[in-house]
Amino acid sequence: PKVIKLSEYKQPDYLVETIDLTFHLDSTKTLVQSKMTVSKNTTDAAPLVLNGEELILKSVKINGEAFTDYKHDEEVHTLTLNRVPAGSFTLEIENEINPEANKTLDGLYKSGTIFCTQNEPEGFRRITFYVDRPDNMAKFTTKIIADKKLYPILLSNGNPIAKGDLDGGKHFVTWEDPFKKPSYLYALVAGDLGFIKDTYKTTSGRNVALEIYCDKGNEDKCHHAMESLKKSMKWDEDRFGLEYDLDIYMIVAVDAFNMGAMENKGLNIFNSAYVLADQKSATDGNFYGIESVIGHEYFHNWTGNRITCRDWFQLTLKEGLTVFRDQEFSADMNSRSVERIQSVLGLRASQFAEDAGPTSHPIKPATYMEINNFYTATIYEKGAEVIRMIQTLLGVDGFRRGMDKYFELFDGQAVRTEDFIHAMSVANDNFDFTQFKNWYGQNGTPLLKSTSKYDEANKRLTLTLTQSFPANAPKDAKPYHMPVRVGLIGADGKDVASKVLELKTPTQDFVFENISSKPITSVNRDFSAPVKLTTDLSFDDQLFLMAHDSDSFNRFEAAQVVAQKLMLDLIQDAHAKKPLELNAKYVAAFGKVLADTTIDEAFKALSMTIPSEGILHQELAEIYYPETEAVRDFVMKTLATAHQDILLKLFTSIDQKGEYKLDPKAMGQRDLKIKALNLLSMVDGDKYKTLAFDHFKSATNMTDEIGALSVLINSNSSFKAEALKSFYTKWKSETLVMQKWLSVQAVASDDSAYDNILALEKDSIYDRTIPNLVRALLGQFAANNKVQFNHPSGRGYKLVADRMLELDKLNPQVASRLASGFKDYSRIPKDLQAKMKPELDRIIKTDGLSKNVYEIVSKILA
Ligand code: BAL
Ligand code: ZN
Repeated sequence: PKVIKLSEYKQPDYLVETIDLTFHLDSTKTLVQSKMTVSKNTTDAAPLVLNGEELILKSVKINGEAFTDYKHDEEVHTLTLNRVPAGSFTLEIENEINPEANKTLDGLYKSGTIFCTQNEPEGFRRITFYVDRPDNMAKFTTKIIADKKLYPILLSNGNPIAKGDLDGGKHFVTWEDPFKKPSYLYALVAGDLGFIKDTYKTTSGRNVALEIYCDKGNEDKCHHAMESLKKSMKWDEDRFGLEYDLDIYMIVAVDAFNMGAMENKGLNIFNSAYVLADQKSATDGNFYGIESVIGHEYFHNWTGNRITCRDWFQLTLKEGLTVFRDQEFSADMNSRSVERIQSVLGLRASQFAEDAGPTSHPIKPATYMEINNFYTATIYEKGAEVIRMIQTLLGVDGFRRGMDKYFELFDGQAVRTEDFIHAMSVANDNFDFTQFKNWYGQNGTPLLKSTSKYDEANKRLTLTLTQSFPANAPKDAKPYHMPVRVGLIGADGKDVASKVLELKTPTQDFVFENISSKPITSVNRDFSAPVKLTTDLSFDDQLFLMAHDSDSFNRFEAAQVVAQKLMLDLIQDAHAKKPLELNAKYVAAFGKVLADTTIDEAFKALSMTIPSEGILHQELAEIYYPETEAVRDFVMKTLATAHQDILLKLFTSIDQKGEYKLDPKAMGQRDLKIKALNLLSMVDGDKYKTLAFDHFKSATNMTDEIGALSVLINSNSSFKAEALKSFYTKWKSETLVMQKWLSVQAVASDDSAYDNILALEKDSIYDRTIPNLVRALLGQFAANNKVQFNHPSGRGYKLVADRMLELDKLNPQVASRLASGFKDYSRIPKDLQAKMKPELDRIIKTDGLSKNVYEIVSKILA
């Protein structure tokens, strides 16, 4: 496949100014009529090349006359029009598409009975022939014609301007979007949908109609999404002075969707997992996720839609910035410290792993084969960390000034990351971002080392920060400009100094004067730079931070550092078949956190996090899967056995019999109970497993129900089968709940997981054309059931390779995501490599393999 390069970017030869679309909707034969005004954008004698994929071309007209001087190349997906008029002209094209046969879920397709679209990044070319790139911005109108009974609701971007009945039981609605936009933000929906409606009054007093659409019967599950939308609208006004700009904002929930959601102008289309929720069927994590994704898509209206990307290499321009904005929104709506810790845990689990593996790339990549492969944790989450660092360097007010300047300079345009940085700089006394820009073009997680020396005579503390690059960073990598938030803590546990240091060179000394006695250093507070930190702190210093650090992130972090170090040593012991023993000081410190009545439940629950297998694998030169799992189980069992009284007290003392609440306190309490139960279930005997089964049976909400079910499975309890069966009977008609049921089984690390997966694939609730179901079963297995995916027989590899190849014919985007488990290839033991390699070879040699899968697997094999 062809490699696309940022360095070869060229402006479009032609631009479309307006496009009027008419759809005659039909499940298998939809006629699309497009009428565009087109003008030349170059002085070169270039033909007009339109993108078009899987389209049946019916006719072409220019300025009202039939036009035949074209070449439709279905191999390379283009329609080339030669000798088009020199000035502005009208181009009319008719083509036919088959939405029902479209299982790529890209372009126009059907999710159940609903017609819907997904056009980012390059789906619009599956609807009609077009200059399908983000720097081609046009005004769109859409007339949708469809059967009135089957499709009473017809939606597109902008405002409805006409509607009426037609012959043959049909009707139409015409929509007009007054804002110019790229084709990737185009959307169309048609169906017999249920909905809820509300309104929002903006600060300037305009009324906006809010509508959320879903499958009929699910209307009552849309209220949390609606509340989240109103909160998002208010938050963006308060924090960034940004108001919504159309008279109507619509969200549609569909079950078959590749992404989480999509920010189409005025008509967001969402994976139903990020809209539908009620107490019984959704977990606290789901409610939290919905608020965050509703916010994310809403915030895109300004950061993405009003100002969009010039080309897809700029993806982080809108995604990193919008993730940062949604994280800030979540922090303001919930607990800021919990939000920050959760974001960093997510970053480490996915982005750090990605950045150390075969598909490592900078937040602004220089090349790609398939842009769909670049909707990654790096572009999104590391991109958000880079934006956060800009805010840390400029301060919250300076960052806001930069945002105001960004909209002042670039509203209505398709721009580059450099333009964003320019706005931030000019709004802040020309702040020098020259070196900071290295964050955009260099891959690999930077390493940061902190050491300190205390000079007793002069009451001076010198902190030395040293940055370096990981092995896979570019050979000519340049030092980063990183903000490192540092605190010095006195013996009484109080801060004696606190500031943001700006590290720019490989090594730099920072001097703190008037420090009366030797302090403990707390470095990279709030995770101010996305790096891997090592320090000269002793084990006891870390325990001190765990108890005293005023920075909640580093208080949490200290426990993680301690646990990780101990566990990595234990993994080597396990590999050498030595007996395992857990450090008694750590066991005691863990108990102190459990018993501390001054910390809230949510933070306590987070503090009980034991480093995940995935996090530990990142630190191993050669990955020992069973040993890692055994060590994690051993640590949990040891901690639980030592502290079972307090854990039981935590579990039983939280009474949640009253009204169900969704506030941070109530969510923290539920999390704490499940975390306590999970640890207790590791203790020998049936006592706590019975407790878990009781919790499962008496659950009145999904957080408790699926949480307890997961505990029963993880502890391989004898109640497991009964619980799984009753859960299935109760929930089998609700696909979102069945996705949870599949996932808890897909990650069960005992040897039955493999056979279970084969059986679950045959269950009537499973459908391989629905990405959520594939991700819940096979995606979870490949990514999060490391022991069974890496089974010594090689059967896990073969299963995932088989499914990946089957899926690749239907939906290459979902197929290529399944490759995640294979990304460890270069670091697994030789005997496992011998099993994995033939599967990777088989995949790469498959005829007709998509470029999506090819790009990932070729990088793994490289
Ligand atoms: N733009 C794709 C989905 C999202 O990031 O919102
Ligand atoms: Zn986004």
